[in-house]
Amino acid sequence: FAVTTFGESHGPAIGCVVDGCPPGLPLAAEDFRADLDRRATGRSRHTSQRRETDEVEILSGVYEGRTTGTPIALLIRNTDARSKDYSAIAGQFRPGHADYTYWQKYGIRDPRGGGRSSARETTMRVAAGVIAKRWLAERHGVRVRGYLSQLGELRPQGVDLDVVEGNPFFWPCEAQVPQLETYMDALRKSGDSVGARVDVVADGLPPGWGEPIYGKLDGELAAALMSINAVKGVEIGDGFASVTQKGSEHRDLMGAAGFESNHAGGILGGISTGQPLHCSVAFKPTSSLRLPADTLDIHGNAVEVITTGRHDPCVGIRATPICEAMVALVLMDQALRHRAQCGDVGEITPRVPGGKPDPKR
Ligand code: EPS
Repeated sequence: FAVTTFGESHGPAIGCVVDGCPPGLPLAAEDFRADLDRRATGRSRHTSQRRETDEVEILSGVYEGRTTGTPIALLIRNTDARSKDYSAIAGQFRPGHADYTYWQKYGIRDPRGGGRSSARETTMRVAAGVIAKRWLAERHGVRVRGYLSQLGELRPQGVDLDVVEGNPFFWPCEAQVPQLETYMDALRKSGDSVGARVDVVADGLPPGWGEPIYGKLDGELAAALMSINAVKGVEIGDGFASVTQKGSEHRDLMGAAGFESNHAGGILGGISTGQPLHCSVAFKPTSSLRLPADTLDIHGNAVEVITTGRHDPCVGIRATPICEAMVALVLMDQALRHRAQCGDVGEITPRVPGGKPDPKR
């Protein structure tokens, strides 16, 4: 099971190919709507005001409303690019942006909107993730949900996943939403940007998904999440907090009812334990700022750069569905690999104590 995307922010279209999806999964263009809307720009004043329709065209791999097992190609046409926003900085490097490394690597780049390095590319990750989420839910009862777990220095005062969809930040604590609004309004006015953290939890996983050495479940999740633009860190379970923990504190004790804690984040030795999977992802602050900064142009001249146009003061705000999608894609791949080697779930995998009986196993 593999996914690739193509397209640039200001090109005619963006798209993806999802290869290896099992046949028979119901799939229609409207199934992509909800998650694409969750990720889209222009849904609140706290994100970029670019207005894209994000209408998915299914080009292949679906017949009479069901996947056929052949590659699924999805296309979304770009309808609201404003390339003139970039004419002033086309030959300059925005500090902190991939402008510089793309230029050094290729010696040529599409500077309109960051081209391939634009957050626009994440649209197709979310679209591909819709397929994986559906397959995981229908086939295994797995649910993948995320939330914004930090905005700058602000942290949730409680986590209630049921309130996440009710605010423009995917924030899990309703009482703090006005504080986030005020924070973002001041940040936007200042012309600066800020980083954020997104957590993703997947429930309903059986034990046994993942590989013991190469292709570890946590390794694949880290690679997939790190491949989202602007990501600077990934943690599984207690992550970097494990550094100061004692073994007696970190280990998850097991009793008659199963595991008593989940410091491991649902993975031991690269393989799922059957507990909820927990990942946390760090996003850097957006580098396209209207605050002037010293930089170089492509000829090596010192220049001052100011980025105008429609930018997100915090890319992390729209990143929850993107992180969910990447987790779902990795889980679907690992589930299919596990089935290929070990048979269907439960055929060989023994039930852990306290594991929920599942008629599909
Ligand atoms: C982005 C800049 C803005 C955002 C864009 C990401 O677009 P433009 O290329 O028009 O300046 O609107 O995000 C999207 C278009 C999207 O769909 O996520 C950037 O600098 O990354």
